[in-house]
Amino acid sequence: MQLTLPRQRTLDLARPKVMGILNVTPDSFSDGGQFERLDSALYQAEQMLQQGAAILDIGGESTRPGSEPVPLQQELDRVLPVIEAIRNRLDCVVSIDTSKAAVMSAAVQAGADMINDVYALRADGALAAAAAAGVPVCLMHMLGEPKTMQQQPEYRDVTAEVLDFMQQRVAACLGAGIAREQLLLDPGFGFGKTLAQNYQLLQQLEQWQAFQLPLLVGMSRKSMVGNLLGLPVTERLAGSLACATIAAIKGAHIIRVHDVKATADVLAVLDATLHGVEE
Ligand code: 9MG
Repeated sequence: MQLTLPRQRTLDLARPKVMGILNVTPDSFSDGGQFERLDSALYQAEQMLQQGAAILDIGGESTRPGSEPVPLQQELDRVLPVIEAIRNRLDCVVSIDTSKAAVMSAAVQAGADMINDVYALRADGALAAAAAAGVPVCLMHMLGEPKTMQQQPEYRDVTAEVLDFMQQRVAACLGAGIAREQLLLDPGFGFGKTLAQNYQLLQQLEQWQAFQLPLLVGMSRKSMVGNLLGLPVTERLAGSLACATIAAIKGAHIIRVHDVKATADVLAVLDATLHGVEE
């Protein structure tokens, strides 16, 4: 399996790849002004690539439970300079984490290679913007919206319902002219799911292979780790690595994480075990 990217490039997904999280929101950087923020983002990007990330996911709007939406211009001002700077200086796959059609278009114009949308292209104009951009798109499942999604999410059968949602979103994308080969899928761990529902989804992750599309997962430092173990966000590394390893064993192609080096290390050990080591 591979992704076809702009500028005649491809990303081979035969072995799981690490996607490093690069949030350009005010809580992620010191408030030392525009240049300091850009410098700091570039430094983090370089570090993550050296540590083994194949993709950098750049986001200017927090999607944490309870978070508020950000105005369009503010999101553009946060992400576009970072995308341009990374594109000009570093060799990597750049993903734009957004749900807004205008941000998708501007980010791809500025050099982003793919779109990561936690709303699965349900926002106004997003299907058309993604189709026009012509880049790979990750469709993630979310029940509700970030502000309210953790208020008693209910499912009859979480895996069956999330898979059903994905069938419908894939059909909507094909109807909008997006090629099937351009789609990636994501169950959306933590987005409108209880602790038990998150672990049921993880246990049943193999079922996603039926789509024969790349599978992206993100569990890094999330409350499905913290609430299970009773740990604050700063102490969730071991739990996050366990989730990454389980997901890779169950067929995930891309693992979205904060801790790139540690995740790349566990994936290397998994790879040596599954495929052997050359003497
Ligand atoms: C932006 N974002 C936060 N968590 C995520 C997850 O689990 N998957 C994807 N695709 N994006 C996410």
